[in-house]
Amino acid sequence: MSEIVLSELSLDDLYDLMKEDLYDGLAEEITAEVHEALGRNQTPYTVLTKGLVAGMEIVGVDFRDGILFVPEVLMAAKAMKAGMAILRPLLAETGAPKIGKMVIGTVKGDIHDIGKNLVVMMMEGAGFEVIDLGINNSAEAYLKAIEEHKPEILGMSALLTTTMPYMRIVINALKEKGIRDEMVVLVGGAPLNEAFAEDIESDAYCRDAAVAVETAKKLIAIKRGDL
Ligand code: B1M
Repeated sequence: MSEIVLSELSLDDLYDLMKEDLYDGLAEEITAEVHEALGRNQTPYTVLTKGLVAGMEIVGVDFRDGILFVPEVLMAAKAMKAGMAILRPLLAETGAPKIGKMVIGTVKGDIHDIGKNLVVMMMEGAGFEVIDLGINNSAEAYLKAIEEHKPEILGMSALLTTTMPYMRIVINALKEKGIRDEMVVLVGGAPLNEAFAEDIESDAYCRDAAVAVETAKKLIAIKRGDL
């Protein structure tokens, strides 16, 4: 088979190849393709959404349908992270004054972090200082970080229907400490929806990373009395 020359591909073909290679967990190829797309003046956000996120969506469908299994999905996640590592510094604004502070983490029992990492990247890119607690966070871990960093926003991510109820436990822990109203609580993750976010008494459900940024900006402005 003849070698693919990236520079000879149309943009559409380049994005299709990115989706295929992400599906196949080919981190090196993804790295080269992300560089190629950026070299063609594609914005980091476009590369992220049209290449990496679109590829992971296909992985998600085939994982659900039993076509892909955990090892393959892990490889895809590794390839996704390789692409995100290139985009992260490009999405992060340099030198701009920080517009707010956020503590974010995936909840206890849950090790999915790709979506949360995207939120971190986009929030940093929008000028927020973000303290990322990583995965599998207990209520105590959130409380400790809140005490230490005094954020205006708490973000929680959950990708499993079995771990999303843990968000309520964290919010109840904030209430018990009497600090719930000191911050905006944003939640996100594929199995959540607005009704759930309201039910657990968070401030908002964020469908994706871009919505998380918009919502954070808006709710912080309201809290500060600017809106
Ligand atoms: Co998991 N997994 N997984 N998995 N996995 C899902 C979530 C699943 C829906 C797959 C499926 O069946 N279709 C399913 C859950 C079913 C359910 O709960 N009803 C599932 C399962 C079952 C499991 C295991 C139990 C499988 C097993 O072991 N048998 C296991 C659980 C492990 C655990 O957590 N304890 C497991 C393991 C894994 C891997 C380790 C292999 C890997 C994770 C690698 C990693 O994250 N480092 C993995 C992956 C990759 C997935 C899928 C395929 C993709 C998730 C992803 O990265 N999406 C996923 C299928 C799917 O979601 N369609 C699946 C891309 C990402 C950009 O989107 O995470 O939704 P998302 O994030 C978005 C928004 O949701 C939002 O913004 C993000 C960016 O736009 N958002 C936030 C997310 N968090 C936010 C926080 C915010 C705001 C917005 O705060 C303010």
